Amino acid sequence: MPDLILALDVLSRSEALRVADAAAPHLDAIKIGYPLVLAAGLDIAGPLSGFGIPLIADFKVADIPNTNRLIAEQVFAAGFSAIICQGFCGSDSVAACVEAADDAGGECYVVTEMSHPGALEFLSGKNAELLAQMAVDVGAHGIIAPATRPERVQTLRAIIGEKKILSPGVGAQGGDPAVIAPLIDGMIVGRAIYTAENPAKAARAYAEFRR
Ligand code: NUP
Repeated sequence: MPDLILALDVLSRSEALRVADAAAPHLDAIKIGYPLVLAAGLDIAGPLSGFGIPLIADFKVADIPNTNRLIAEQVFAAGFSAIICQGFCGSDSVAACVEAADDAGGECYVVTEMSHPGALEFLSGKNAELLAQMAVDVGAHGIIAPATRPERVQTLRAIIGEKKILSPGVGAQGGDPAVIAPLIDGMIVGRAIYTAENPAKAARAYAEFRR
């Protein structure tokens, strides 16, 4: 059963620290991305690191290998433990993130199939399966796969074996934690925790699904 990862997509430093402080006792990691970093700066990684749980950078990095490497190096230098990159740019671009992660003692996760409805237009089905196989081939630490489609998570699991699956889409996007939890290694929850009247209580409820 999975770790609980908070997707902290709030828009100020004070709100980020308020929610993180409340939820931290129930969390295994905090994931931040463009919303918070653009609003509060990359420096927000400093105080968030103070909660003593790993930080995941969800920048869905999608560029040429050299640019991916430069981005990943900045992420790990800022104190993150893991980075999320897109797979569709190809194995060399993903390998650049994986190498930067390995050099920093961190992890790299590759997006395969996304959780929202529009994901089905281009990057689902066979393409997602090819992305998952590529993630394995380049030595990525795991993949991102949709909690909104448990049957797809099972298909992708058959490809990646024991590599980790981090899965967003529980709560606000309709994914059922009880169904997805046995299939994955990390359950990513955002709005269902950070917009809750009591984020600590919401986080505790999702933490019930942990191992
Ligand atoms: O396929 C993906 N779906 C998804 O929601 C890949 C992601 N990285 N995410 C992220 O997970 C999304 O950007 C957000 O940070 C989080 C889900 O948040 P929520 O829907 O639980 O609020």
